[in-house]
Amino acid sequence: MSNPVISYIAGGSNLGNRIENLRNGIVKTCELEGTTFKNVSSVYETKPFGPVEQPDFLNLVFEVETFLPPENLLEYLKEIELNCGRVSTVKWGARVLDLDILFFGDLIFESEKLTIPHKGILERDFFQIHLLELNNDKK
Ligand code: PH2
Ligand code: MG
Ligand code: MG
Repeated sequence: MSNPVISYIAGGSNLGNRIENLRNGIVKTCELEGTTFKNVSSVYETKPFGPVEQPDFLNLVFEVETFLPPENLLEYLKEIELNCGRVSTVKWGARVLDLDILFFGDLIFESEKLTIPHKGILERDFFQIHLLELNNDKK
């Protein structure tokens, strides 16, 4: 078995019981095979980013250690989003739960389905604040 990797996953919710949706997303992700919880940031309430008018988000970032390959992790995160009640609507639209891989170790990867590091990191200041919080002990 290859070495585990530290991955940072962003959680977002702007429909239903937002904090409960985020909590479910973290719990279910950390129940995945070969995946363990390491840390979680504070939760921030953020104005919707993008062209669609919609309710405010709760956003956070959590850190896991995982043996899963990134494409498998992505597939499982999509399943968790659906199991938590997400229905697909328009791009950028309101959602019960969004789970996005921000970083996966030091991997740089681009495919049709997945871009790592996540493109939104540079556009969304809240992601950077979350990541700083989780790494403020590192030089
Ligand atoms: N996610 C989006 C679109 N807009 N805005 C905020 N504030 N937070 C998000 O997580 C977010 C968004 C699509 O993934
Ligand atoms: Mg997203
Ligand atoms: Mg997403």
